[in-house]
Amino acid sequence: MMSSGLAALCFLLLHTGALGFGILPGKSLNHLEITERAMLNVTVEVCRSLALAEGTDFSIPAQPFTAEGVAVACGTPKSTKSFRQAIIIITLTNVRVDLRHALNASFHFDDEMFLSGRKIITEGLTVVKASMKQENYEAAREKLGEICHPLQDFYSHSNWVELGMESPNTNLLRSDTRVGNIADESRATCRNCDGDDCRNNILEDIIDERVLTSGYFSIALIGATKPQGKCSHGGGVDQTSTIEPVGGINKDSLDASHGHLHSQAANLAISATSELLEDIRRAAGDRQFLQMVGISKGSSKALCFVIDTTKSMSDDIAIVKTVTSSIISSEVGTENEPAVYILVPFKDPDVGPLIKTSDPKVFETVIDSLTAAGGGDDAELSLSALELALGSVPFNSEIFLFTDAPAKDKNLKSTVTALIERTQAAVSFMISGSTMANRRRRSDDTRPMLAASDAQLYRNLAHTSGGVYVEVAKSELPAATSIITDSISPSLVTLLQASRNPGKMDMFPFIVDETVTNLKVYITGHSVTFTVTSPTGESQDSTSTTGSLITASQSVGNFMSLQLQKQAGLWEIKMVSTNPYTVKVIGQSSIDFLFDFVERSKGPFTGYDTLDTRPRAGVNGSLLVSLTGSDSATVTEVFLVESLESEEIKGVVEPQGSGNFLVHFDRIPTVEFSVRVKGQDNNTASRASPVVFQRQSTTSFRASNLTITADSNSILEPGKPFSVPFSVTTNGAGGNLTIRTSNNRRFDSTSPTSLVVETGGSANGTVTLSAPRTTPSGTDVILTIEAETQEGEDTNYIVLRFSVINTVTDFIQPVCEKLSLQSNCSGNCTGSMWELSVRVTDGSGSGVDRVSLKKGNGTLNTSLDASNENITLVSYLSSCCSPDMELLVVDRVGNVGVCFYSSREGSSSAQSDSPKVTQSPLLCLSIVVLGLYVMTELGIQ
Ligand SMILES: *[C@@H]1O[C@H](CO)[C@@H](O)[C@H](O)[C@H]1NC(C)=O
Ligand SMILES: *[C@@H]1O[C@H](CO)[C@@H](O)[C@H](O)[C@H]1NC(C)=O
Ligand SMILES: *[C@@H]1O[C@H](CO)[C@@H](O)[C@H](O)[C@H]1NC(C)=O
Ligand SMILES: *[C@@H]1O[C@H](CO)[C@@H](O)[C@H](O)[C@H]1NC(C)=O
Ligand SMILES: *[C@@H]1O[C@H](CO)[C@@H](O)[C@H](O)[C@H]1NC(C)=O
Ligand SMILES: [Ca+2]
Repeated sequence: MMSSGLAALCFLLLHTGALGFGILPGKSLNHLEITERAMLNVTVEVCRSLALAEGTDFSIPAQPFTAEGVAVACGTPKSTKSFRQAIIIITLTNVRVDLRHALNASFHFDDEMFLSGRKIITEGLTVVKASMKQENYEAAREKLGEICHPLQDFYSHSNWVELGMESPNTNLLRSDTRVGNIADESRATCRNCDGDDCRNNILEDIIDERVLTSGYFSIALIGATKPQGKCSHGGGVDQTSTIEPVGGINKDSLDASHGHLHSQAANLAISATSELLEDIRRAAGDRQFLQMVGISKGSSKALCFVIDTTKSMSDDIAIVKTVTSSIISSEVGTENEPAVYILVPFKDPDVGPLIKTSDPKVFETVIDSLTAAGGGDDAELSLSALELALGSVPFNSEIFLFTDAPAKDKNLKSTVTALIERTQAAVSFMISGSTMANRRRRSDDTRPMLAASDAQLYRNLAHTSGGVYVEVAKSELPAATSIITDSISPSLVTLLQASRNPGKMDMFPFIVDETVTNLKVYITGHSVTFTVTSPTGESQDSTSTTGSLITASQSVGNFMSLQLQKQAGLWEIKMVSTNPYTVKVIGQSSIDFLFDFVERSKGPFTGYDTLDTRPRAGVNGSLLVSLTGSDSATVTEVFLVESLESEEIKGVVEPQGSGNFLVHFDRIPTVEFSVRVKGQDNNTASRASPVVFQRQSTTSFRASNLTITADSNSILEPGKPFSVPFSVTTNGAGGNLTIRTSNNRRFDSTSPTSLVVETGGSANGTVTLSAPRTTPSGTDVILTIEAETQEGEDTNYIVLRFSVINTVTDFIQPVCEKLSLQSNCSGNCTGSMWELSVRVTDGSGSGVDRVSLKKGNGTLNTSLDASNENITLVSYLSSCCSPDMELLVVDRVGNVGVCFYSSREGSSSAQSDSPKVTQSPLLCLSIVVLGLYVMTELGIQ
């Protein structure tokens, strides 16, 4: 139960007073659960209606819904990982609002901040819709999480529930209506109360007149105030609740001031969140909505190429063409079909443009049109191209970079590393041929392709990201492309990853569980020998051609790939070489894990916030680990594994429910490390014994003694300079720090180039960014701010994402006007038809963007009016057996209208859910009608 008074302010702050996202089953609901339930619910709804439209079967998954169950019901079981990932991002950005904006009343609908609270929601909704239109789903998720927070808090912190409202307040999703009948600043809303009496501390006239109010809130121990007669939030931390009228009205948890209404408030918050998601779905379309939540028919992974297109690269380009068309022809329509295709060509001085499409045909055309030309000197802008790609790949992607030249832009190394750590993307380098343009190498030429230091840069990035550094003659390149084909499987998991530089003899044990298929080992390095030992003790070494453990192998250049026999248990690989080498064991399995570094919030409320930076070195730290692919699996052990050594730091695992685990470590290593998770799945329904599994992060991480903080919550307007204040703190020695900033869109920016900090001190700086006036609304820009100690031995960064949004002036949905409706529907519907003609316009707004059929089995045709392209003409022809139809009309900024028509409706004009009704002053005058109008609004939905 609640151990401290800290459980105030919102649903999140929990009984233990210690955990942001702890869960006590059967008890109060928090933001995390509210958001997750709504997401699962709406996703089921979208998949059901798509199945209906496509004439395929759909079975509602078992209650309570889980990410796994919903992904299976949607026919996309391979999407569970990306679905979980999307849910986690959205819920964590929701929870983050409590940690970052704890005392900003508008974010919580405290202090009767109804208008500014709604503004956060509607402006954020514009960002979500604009981002989705540009297929910037990461930006959409983050903003969505942020606006869910105030939306949900409204039901806990206002008196909506006490007013007897049983449906959500739809006016919170639009800016052209009244939020409700808000109490005047001078109007008293509560009385003093004590004990049980506090259930009814809201004044009768407020309730009777349906006046909207919310609780005042302050944590100031001295000088907390509130306007006379106003309600308080209540609870131990709220200092206003001891000022008359004492008491509170929040419904954050079962034991809050109005805890008896907690369940009602939480259920309304779920419904309101569902409505928000439904509005986004209508604006964006079903498929786009599913992409945003991480569900796609195929693999939900990206196929991403970064390609040097200078003259010497023509062979490589030909290979990329072949690989792409073979993947597209063999995988489209299968569960391996990439969800998105990305290409970044580069050649000094040109980088890009980045091409991102979900249409395989478009991608093939783009790849086919690549040609190799130019590129005089030896070095190219490979890291700039990589930075561009890293800024737009989905989380956890694999990127393949093809070049035969060193990087000319080595200064971007730390920026690229930062983006790799934040996106957990794996970058593989396919280095071919010679750096000397046109000088072809013979395939027996064993000299290194690049100078040692140039190769080391690429090798380091491959290692940090968990990709592979492949160095082959051009003629051998086709043989190495199997790693591209392997990478697109949505079930790809990493069991082990290690590297030794300089090389030395070492043993690497790894657990293979029953769920793993297609077990492979990738080894890179020159003159490496190895011995593989299976769980039964059988061994096979690199020189033996007999033996049954290695069922297939391939060796080109510095790269070797071994296919191992499927056998569950503890394997071991012994590596012998004095040259640097890497070893990586992969397979396919549905069970995998996601993780994020989190930090105990320093604000007034307890909770954990995700880091946009490197964690602090040498001190304690925490991870949030989430298992995917099994509802019954649990995490048993988590280790931070030092990459180049064999030391491991073991964490303490704290289950959080919903497949989430908080893991605490006494110490975050000061050297590079990766994350290894061991777990167990006790669901023995399909197996004789529990499955014991091991997985490892592909990405390697570093910690830092520097800390960077910056405000991440902002929107850029095209053509206007935008300031990002940041601060750098050192936990170690002071000095003159080098500051570097980079943004993936190459927007103009200014920033300091150095900052001086004292030992244990901090310094402030500001980055100014300007997006060109012509930047499309919904574009996102990723800004990386880095600080480095003078000798370069310690670096930290913060990676921030901003959305570029044009000021929206159109808040009104398009309207429908019926031109004609002819119906010959008689007793027997079969064989008789009805026909409708409708004109859709958006007034002086942004214009009609999309008209689609939401309900009805007839045929819909749309065309632009020949004489006025602001008018969309709609004709609809349907069998009388489908007498009703609903038309979804969306404008360019995503305002959504729904128009209803029926064959039974004589000649009367149809109703569209135009907001006009709500603007009538008459309706707002009367108490009864306010209630009614809310109900009517909801009835229309
Ligand atoms: C899901 O949402 C619908 C409305 O969109 C609602 O009727 C239903 O009760 C919700 N289900 C759950 C489990 O919350
Ligand atoms: C799974 O089974 C093992 C013993 O086989 C037991 O120790 C463990 O607690 C079980 N885990 C769960 C989540 O039931
Ligand atoms: C951080 O500081 C500690 C001692 O102050 C030092 O041992 C460690 O190497 C530093 N870490 C980094 C990443 O520089
Ligand atoms: C910090 O270093 C930069 C670049 O090395 C130099 O320009 C600047 O003057 C230094 N600042 C101080 C206060 O030493
Ligand atoms: C940095 O800015 C914050 C407020 O933005 C201020 O509190 C702090 O004192 C500043 N630090 C320095 C070293 O100027
Ligand atoms: Ca409009």
